[in-house]
Amino acid sequence: MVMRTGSMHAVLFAVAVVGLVIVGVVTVGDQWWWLPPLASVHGAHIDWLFDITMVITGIVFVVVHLLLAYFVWRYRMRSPEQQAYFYLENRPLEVTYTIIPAIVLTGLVAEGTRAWFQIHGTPPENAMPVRVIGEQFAWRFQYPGSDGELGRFHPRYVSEVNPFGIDPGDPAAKDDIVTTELHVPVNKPVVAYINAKDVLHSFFVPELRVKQDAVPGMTTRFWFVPTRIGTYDIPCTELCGQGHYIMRGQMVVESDTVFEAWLAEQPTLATILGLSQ
Ligand SMILES: [Cu+2]
Repeated sequence: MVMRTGSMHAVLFAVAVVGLVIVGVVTVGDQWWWLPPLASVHGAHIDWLFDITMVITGIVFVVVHLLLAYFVWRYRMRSPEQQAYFYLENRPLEVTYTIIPAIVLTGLVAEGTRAWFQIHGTPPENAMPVRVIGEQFAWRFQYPGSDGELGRFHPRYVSEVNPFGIDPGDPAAKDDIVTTELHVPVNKPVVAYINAKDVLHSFFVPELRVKQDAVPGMTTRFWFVPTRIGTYDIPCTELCGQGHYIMRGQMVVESDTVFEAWLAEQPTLATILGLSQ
């Protein structure tokens, strides 16, 4: 078989592009590609879903493009009189390429739903509650204090002295601890109740593999178990106004004793508002 110079060039070009992509991914890819190191128990399931989706779609991508290239080459026009073969439908082929993706996608969606329910389902009994309040343009946090109960939150209670919007009339609120940094003990379950004071925000800690909208007027919830001591950013991932780009909190995962010592130093709502304890 004799290849014309033009198609030879095209083949060489295709090989060069594929080669460059492979070399690029292998040499520099792992420096910036993919997710930051995992720091939660549930996150492993999410990562597995990412990986399996990547493998399945990657195989399909390569196979489809190889087939496409083969067909373009195999059935190329060889003479001006050549006519393309045309047919309207091919039942077995259409059934096959509908059913196989349907089964694979159903499996992926089922696994994704299972992961979703693990994160958003009922938290364990001993989970530490913490309220996360999003506002333009910061995160605030509320811990339940010694009674283990979070005081009510509503934007109507927001004032200069009570920027947290916690109901001072609620007996459960007095001992509540309010902070501007989220601290959590390592390897302990935490259940986060997410609220918003003004507009939509979104709580995101990439290392936890969790992203949850903060919606005005409703409470959203998820729970997690942090597995790695360290400090993590909490960027807001919902465009929430002019200062959206600077809306970034911090989550500190620390040992039990360090956490307890930190919590003991934080002011209670009663102290801040000058209420009698
Ligand atoms: Cu925001």
